[in-house]
Amino acid sequence: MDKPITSASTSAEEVIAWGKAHQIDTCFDRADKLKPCPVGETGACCRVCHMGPCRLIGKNAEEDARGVCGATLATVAARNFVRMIAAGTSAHSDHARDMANTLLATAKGEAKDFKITDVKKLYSVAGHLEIEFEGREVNEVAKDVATKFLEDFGRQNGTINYIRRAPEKTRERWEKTGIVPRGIDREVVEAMHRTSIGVDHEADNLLSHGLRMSLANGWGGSMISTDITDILFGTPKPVQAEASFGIFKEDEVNLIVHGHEPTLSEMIVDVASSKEMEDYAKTKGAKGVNIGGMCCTANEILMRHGIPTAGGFTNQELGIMTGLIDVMSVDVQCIMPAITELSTKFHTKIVTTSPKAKIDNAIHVEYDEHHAKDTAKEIVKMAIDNFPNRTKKGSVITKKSPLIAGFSHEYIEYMLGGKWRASFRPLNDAIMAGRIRGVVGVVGCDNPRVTATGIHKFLIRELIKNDVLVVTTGCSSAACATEGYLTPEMALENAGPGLKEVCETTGMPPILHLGACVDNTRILTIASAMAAEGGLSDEIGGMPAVGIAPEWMSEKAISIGCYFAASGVPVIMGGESPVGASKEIKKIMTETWLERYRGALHFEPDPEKILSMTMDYIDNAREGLKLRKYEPGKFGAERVLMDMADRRQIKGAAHAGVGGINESEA
Ligand code: BF8
Repeated sequence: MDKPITSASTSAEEVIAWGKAHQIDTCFDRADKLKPCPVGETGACCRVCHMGPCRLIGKNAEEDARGVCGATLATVAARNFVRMIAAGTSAHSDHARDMANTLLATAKGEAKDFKITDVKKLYSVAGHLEIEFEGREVNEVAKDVATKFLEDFGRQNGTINYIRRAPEKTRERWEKTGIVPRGIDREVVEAMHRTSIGVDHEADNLLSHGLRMSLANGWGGSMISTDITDILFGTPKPVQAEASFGIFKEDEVNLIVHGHEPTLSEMIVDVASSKEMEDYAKTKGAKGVNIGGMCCTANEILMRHGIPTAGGFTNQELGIMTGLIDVMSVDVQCIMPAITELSTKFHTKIVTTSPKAKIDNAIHVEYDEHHAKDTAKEIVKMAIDNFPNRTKKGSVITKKSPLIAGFSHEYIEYMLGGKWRASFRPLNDAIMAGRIRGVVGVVGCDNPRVTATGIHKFLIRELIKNDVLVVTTGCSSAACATEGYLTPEMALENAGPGLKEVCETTGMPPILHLGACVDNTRILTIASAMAAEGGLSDEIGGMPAVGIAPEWMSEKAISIGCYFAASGVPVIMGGESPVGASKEIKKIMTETWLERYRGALHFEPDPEKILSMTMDYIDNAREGLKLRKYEPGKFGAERVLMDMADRRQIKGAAHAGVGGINESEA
């Protein structure tokens, strides 16, 4: 199939077209010009030593192909894949380490601009960590929590703390196969060792370590990050906001925060709304300071403050092309280096803030949690000062969509059961009855190699139509947000009758925005709670649940896919397989893992096939659990209420021996 160089969003498409008319290239043009390397794409290129690179292609492209050292295709592909997991795990976990250090500095009073916002969450986390909190000073508890989390990174033996949050049966599978993660850093270092020249050559053994490392991400780094962010900035609850390029304001300073870490962006949100900055903006001819987000930094501040989002990964260059962004402040991950060159065509300033992530030709303002507000002020002021330089018109888009975000697992529990009976019981019941067919996480990146955001939207529409509850995170949720899918009205209109009935009864929208990519761990928490609730599977595996990352591009997505697979969830990643060269690896990921963990990892580029595989997994799981067979349209048919005259007629008909009760009331 020829790839159209475009996005499935009309607003994005408009900006891309404007760019073409003005000879401005974006990732869409570059993706078209630069085809993926056919050897590297399938995992058949080995670069771990300098006897190569060995490209196991051509007439050697059989499973018995060998590199100079004798490494097989399966070894090479497995090593490459494990290194992807290592990178993804490192990204989430290094982010988590920074969060733990910020929590510790806050608790010690060294990071004066931060405070413990959600004490209830702190106590709940302390409970998980078996830290005493009754009658103790909040900051003392926070210090212990941060310290215990930091130990998870460097631990040499034992297990990371949050492993205990997984259902017992799920843990037993990990113990039996020796993949319980010890320390986060240890698993990554060991992965780099095992995948270096001349060490681990057995594909299954290599991949098992890959799973262990991914669990250190899911039940370690990412979960730690989610919890600390909730403690510091509040556990999300529903908020209203807006999305797409129409969030940029012509008469206000537009400061866009982009990346993943929430600490500086939280400060920027705080500082930008101050009277001091508002007054300063007025002196430059602006009405105020408008903060918007991009990618997962956007998700963090959207979930907690309703700050609007300009969209996901493929929108970052397009946002600059509106000519309306005065400063784009970036932290870490998923930031295209192309934005600095692009910004020179407009007045936009790109500000890098992390010592770990500098870009040529960006302005560097280094963030340090000990002086967070000062850094935030400097950046906000820079944006205000740049407002009068907004001269060149870009592709101005006014369209924006309303949305509701902020569905933490705590809030979903509350939404389903109320204050006194908060639980996932109603969700389990609805699945058991067949009103809800299953639950699917549609997550991860949007990708210019396909019609960006299009596969997310196709799948999500089809899933809710088929009574499947959708949870979404990362750029998938941004794709939903910019298209208006995150308004309950729109989602309900398109939901199947059973799902709609449950959602209308509980007030829960059919598509739930759970947050940033690290917040995929909220899905693990929900799945564990559903297992504990009873009536479905007593472990995560075997649930009528599937994970899909249909447009993934980042190594983080690979790590996420693996921790879901190891936790018992069948996962389908879109696009060509990065291990497609080896049939042996495919078998391990789709058959061996299914047998060992009840989860699997598939790669499938065809959206229709992704959908049918998802439905098959769900229906098979329902059958395995001996649940009622899902029947489309069985529930939710409109009930016709009868008035007294109708009832009298029925009575008469009954006397006459004729059944007359409206079928839907029976
Ligand atoms: O972590 S979904 S493009 S922004 S990697 Fe990146 Fe992918 Fe977006 Fe958030 Ni996640």
